[in-house]
Amino acid sequence: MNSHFVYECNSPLVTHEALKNSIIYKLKFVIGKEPYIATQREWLEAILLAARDRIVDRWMTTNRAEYSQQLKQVYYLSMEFLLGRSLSNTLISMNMYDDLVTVVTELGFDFEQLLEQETDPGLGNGGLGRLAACFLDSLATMNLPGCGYGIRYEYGMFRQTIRNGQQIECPDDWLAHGNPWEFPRTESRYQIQFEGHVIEEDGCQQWIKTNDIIAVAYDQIIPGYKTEATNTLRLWSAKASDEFDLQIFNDGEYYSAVKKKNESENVSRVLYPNDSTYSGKELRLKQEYFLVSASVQDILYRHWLVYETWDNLADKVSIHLNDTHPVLAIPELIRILIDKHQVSWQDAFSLANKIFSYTNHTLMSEALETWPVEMIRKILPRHLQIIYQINDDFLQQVIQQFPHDYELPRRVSIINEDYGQQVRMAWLAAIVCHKVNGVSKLHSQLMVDALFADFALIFPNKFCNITNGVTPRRWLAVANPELTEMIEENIGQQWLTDLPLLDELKQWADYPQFLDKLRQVKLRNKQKLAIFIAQTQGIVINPEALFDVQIKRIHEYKRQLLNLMHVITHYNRILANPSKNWVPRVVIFSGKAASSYSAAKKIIHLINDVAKVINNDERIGDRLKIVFIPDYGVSLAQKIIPATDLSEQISLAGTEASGTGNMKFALNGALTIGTLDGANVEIREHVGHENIFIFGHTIEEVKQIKQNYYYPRWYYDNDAELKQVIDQINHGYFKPDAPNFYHDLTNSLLDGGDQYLLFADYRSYINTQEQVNKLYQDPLAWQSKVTQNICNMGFFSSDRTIKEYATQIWNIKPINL
Ligand code: 26V
Repeated sequence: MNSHFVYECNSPLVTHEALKNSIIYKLKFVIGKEPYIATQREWLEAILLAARDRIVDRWMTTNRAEYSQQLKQVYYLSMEFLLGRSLSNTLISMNMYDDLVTVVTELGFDFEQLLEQETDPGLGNGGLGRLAACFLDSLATMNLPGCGYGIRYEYGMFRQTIRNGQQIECPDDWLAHGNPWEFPRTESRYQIQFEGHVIEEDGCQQWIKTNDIIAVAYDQIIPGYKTEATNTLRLWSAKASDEFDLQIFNDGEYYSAVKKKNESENVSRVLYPNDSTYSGKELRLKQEYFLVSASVQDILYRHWLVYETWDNLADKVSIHLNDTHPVLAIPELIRILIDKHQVSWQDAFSLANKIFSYTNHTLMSEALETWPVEMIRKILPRHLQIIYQINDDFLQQVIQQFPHDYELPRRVSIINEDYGQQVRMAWLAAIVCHKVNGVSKLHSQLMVDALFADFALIFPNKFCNITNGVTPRRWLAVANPELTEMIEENIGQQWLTDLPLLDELKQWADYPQFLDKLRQVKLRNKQKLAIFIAQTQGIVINPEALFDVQIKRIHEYKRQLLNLMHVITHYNRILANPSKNWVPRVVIFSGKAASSYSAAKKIIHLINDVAKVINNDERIGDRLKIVFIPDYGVSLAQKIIPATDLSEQISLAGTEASGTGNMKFALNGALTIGTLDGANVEIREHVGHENIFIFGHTIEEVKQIKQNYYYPRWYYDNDAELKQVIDQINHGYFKPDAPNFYHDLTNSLLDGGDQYLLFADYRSYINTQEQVNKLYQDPLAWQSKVTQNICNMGFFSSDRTIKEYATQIWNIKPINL
């Protein structure tokens, strides 16, 4: 290799002039525009390409080191990755942020405005996809060899707008202007088979007469923070197989060939924008198989290239399943090993057992995936055989181990015979994987107590907990530069890769100057958000008011409606006692409802109706404002979280697996009002009981209430304020032109069983909100609790989470760079 060339590439000295030249070069030779006529978007593209160039050498160095050190790698399979924008994060990782600001300003642009032009790829629904992105960031930052595998959906999560209070969904054409971060790998392509049938020949199974699709790889570099290490996110895109293309030469068949081609490419067309109910759609099953087949083929291909043996596969490869969505990777690996490489059943099963691990992210029964046996038989006939064989072997073992429990085999069988015949994907994962983990202490406990109770008995060492975390790079350094700077002034820079060092801030916790500075940083973030809200929503809010925020998917169990019931109560109280010294509040909501989830959509509608009435009630003034910010996503979260005083984490105890927003808020100096659910429980342990507002029934109490026949009407009859709120919604106070519009919603609470116990938790929620108001009136006392929150969030870094996965599950070691 030409050593002079290598030296230039690795040169750490990037002068401003060189950076500027490189941007202009990209504009001219890649985009093909002269500086004078290029649009802002074209300039941005040139800037992104110039920034990308600067991480390529790190990428190649890392890949080379991984190859030569022959390290074990983890492959993180996920149907969703919610990366957010990449430019700021890349610049911060490379320590190049200030340089680029200077250059871009010299070129005559407003840098912040330019950053806003970058497309935010929404390739995920919510928590699960965002966690995957935090994990990639932490893996790279800690030099751990890992690679993400996902789908390059042509359309991500839908764009949300609000018209007349209602959610409107528009397609998210995120690739319309291309994606400067991706490297198409047209040479990395795999054939993905569907349908057809299986024949036996000489004792071997052959899957034949299949309809095939090609998976093409697109790679994105995931830079680690201030390290040479990078990782790769490989996303698969569907291409019609070549056989289809040949048909187009036959004139008469041209249109049907094109149609067929389009249909086969539908597999990677669009993300399913639903994280609430499992739908059982054939296309979704095909998407899941498309992801796992391409990824497993790729993993095996690369392994063979280096080692030319399968004997050490489990020493070099760990495959993690992000929920059950990629569970078909298990029969796919077994199939390829047996049918294509003549590995024995026992060896293939044993390899799968050592290689696979699985994280459960929800206990909600309606979100657990089960596929009809007949659907799998039609689309993946060979995989069904393998699933049956795994099940038969397992049930035999269970009968031997527990001969007297006659009901057990039926309960743990992968095939659920109770509702037609269904394949339970979580059971398949629990049986084959060597480790299964939940995402918070509480959730992991519930997992082994309820969903996987039988399996926890059968496999006592399989289940564990690894509490979620978030990356402080995106959620502090990128999202909240002022707070980051303030922390750096006090304790240096190392905490960004060693978050428990935040503890060192405690020495200033009693200094009023420090607390006041913290208040000012928050105030400036609130002013920025207020400007954004004025510009985009036309609502003027007071930055000094308490910013009370609930941003997440709209879900009945997350109880946005309980929040709204407090808002209305607060409104009624102001009207009843207008001369009292009320703490001004701005209540902010943001979040999408699945397009098919009508109850969630109605909640959005009600939030907007309530906002309209209250915001326009002159008697209220700026003592209470409600804002619903449309089109929630990573970029919006980065604006809202640093500006939040009060973080709403109010799910019914036992329903939210972990939550990760709760961590981002506390890290950014918001106080939490929340139930004892998910990771809130551990946040309380870390920040201290006196520094968090906990309310509502505990899991045990919820169980009791539900067992003893819960009667929501009793609360309604015995709580005048609650009654007033429900009557107002019910009688059309917030929808005078259609007064019956919310009948179904109030009925579902009053007579429909109030599944998520809004009424039972209402009073303690309202009282706790009163305590919040009281504390907010004492800025120093408030800021002192804020400080305790920030100082004690060290545990919730995804670096800690990934270290636990690396040692307890994956058994991977850092790359030597
Ligand atoms: C569920 C489903 C159901 C079937 C159809 C497709 C689909 C797609 C996504 C999901 C996601 C549900 C699981 C999920 O997002 N769980 C969230 O995971 C977070 C990360 O662990 C955790 O913080 C949240 O509490 C949990 O709700």
